[in-house]
Amino acid sequence: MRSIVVPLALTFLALGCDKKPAPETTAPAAAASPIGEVKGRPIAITAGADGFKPNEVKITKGEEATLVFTRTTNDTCADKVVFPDLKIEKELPLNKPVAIVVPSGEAKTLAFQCGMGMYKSKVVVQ
Ligand SMILES: [Cu+2]
Repeated sequence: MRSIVVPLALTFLALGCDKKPAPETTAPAAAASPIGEVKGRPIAITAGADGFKPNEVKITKGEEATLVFTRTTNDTCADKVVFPDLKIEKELPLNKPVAIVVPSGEAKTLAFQCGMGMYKSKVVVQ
């Protein structure tokens, strides 16, 4: 009996694999669930051909907010985002959102940039 059941199960598994949806790259970037935890208000930031957009983000002091970075191009060096003040450095896989919670306990300006510091942007906590 077992010798029949096992091949059948394997056949079903194989068929299941064939029915996988199209690769994730064809789906809208916003639909993908981010790497990392989103707390409070999500703020989408694109790392595209012109660097980070928007270039400046404002959040209210004490507000819980999370920057959600999505790199949309392979044509720039912005394959990671660095927050020098926070000592945070995160890889940005293509079209895969990456969440970074912003500490908003005190009013300050937090710079962020690509790995080489060519593209610079900031979060203003006020
Ligand atoms: Cu760069």
